[in-house]
Amino acid sequence: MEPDRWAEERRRGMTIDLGYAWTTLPSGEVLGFVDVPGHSRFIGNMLAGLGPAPAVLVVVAANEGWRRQSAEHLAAVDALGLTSGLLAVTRCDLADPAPAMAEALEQIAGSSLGDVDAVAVSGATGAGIDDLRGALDRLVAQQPVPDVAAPVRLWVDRAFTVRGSGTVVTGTLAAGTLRAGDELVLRDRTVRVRGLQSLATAYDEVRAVARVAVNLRGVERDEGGRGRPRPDHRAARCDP
Ligand SMILES: Nc1nc2c(ncn2[C@@H]2O[C@H](COP(=O)(O)OP(=O)(O)OP(=O)(O)O)[C@@H](O)[C@H]2O)c(=O)[nH]1
Ligand SMILES: [Mg+2]
Repeated sequence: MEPDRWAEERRRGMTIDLGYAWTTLPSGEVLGFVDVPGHSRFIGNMLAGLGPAPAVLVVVAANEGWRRQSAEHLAAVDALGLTSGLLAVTRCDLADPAPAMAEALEQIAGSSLGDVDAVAVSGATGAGIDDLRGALDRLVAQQPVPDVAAPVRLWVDRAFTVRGSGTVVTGTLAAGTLRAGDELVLRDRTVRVRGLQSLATAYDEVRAVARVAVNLRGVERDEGGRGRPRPDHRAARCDP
């Protein structure tokens, strides 16, 4: 799966906007990823993806080591108080991953993530990918049981229009349960869930933790985008 969705990202060889991918782990658990940009110019996009994430996969290249953007991202993780993470050192086909891993583990240990598991991988040769999948399974197993009865609060990270269906907003459902037909509060008005998807599959009901795409009835795309509602408004939510 390629999380860089925009032509400009492919052309410039860098992530600008949030990207989405998922995999089925050896345990059978399905894990969704929100890929965030590294460049500081796109830090707002990075924060929109990171905010509701229950766990973080920190990625450092073996041949580049710990960089300023690594420190910026870790500072954001720390500010958000995220406590669950994993380190992957990539490009282990290009350089010995040990120095980058040692440096990154030291930096991460000083953050809210504390001591994390680490794996060396190569996207080019596939080395270490099975180890990474195993480590991701352990990370998932350590997650607290989500409160699926909690009120829904969905921070929207993308809004788009689907021809024939209208506006769809996406986000990470950190707690609660969303159902088709639910009423949500979007800014200062009530909207209704027309349909639901998680990781490109339609469901009548989606329980946290999950990536969700919510088709909203009677909502213009501009009303539901990232950064809306503003902090002084209520988030889209429903009380089950
Ligand atoms: N040889 C080798 N190249 C890799 C590996 N992983 C990624 N690359 C290459 O490194 C370059 C950058 O990879 P990206 O996945 O775009 O890196 P990124 O961290 O997402 O970059 P930004 O989103 O711009 O911060 C690409 O050309 C990849 O093909 C690896 O394990 N080995
Ligand atoms: Mg990227």
